[in-house]
Amino acid sequence: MKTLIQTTATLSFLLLGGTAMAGAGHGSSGHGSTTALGAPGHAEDVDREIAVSMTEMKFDLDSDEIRPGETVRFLVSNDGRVVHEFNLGTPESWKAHDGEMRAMFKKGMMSMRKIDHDKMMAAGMMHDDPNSVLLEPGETAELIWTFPDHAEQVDEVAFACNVPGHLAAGMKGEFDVATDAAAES
Ligand SMILES: [Cu+2]
Repeated sequence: MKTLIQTTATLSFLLLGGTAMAGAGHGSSGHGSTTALGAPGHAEDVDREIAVSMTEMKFDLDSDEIRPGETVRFLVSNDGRVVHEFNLGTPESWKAHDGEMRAMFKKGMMSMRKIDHDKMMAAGMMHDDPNSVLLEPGETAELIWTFPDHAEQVDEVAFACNVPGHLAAGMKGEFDVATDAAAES
């Protein structure tokens, strides 16, 4: 499964590609087509909200159980003292994303406390990937995501902060796949 994501493209590029394929009549045969980790969701489809609090160097979610196919609105808040990111992806996608983040630091688009959106825009790095939010201390944002239909695909989706050094320091986490029985509440 993981070999399918060996690319230097950003995750959002992959995701959009996957969505386009699905739209073009890509059948859900079950096996061999599990590159998609889901897709940006729409507000009218939201099934549930999950609050995400980011601090140094961890995530606290009020639920980490995901039902296949559901659309979740993540309410993300940076409750820490430095810039943090909530990025849905895989270790492979984060590797690709890492260089981008380091470049943003180097070029002064971001510091430990501040995100310079003007500089990012000027450089064509909007950092508005639909699978990710990047927040200064005290900021909040929401991210709506539709998870894939199959449990084994949901199982591939994880989250991490790609601010340089944070992932290595353990700022990441995984979801549990909820079965219908377990998710009843
Ligand atoms: Cu962080």
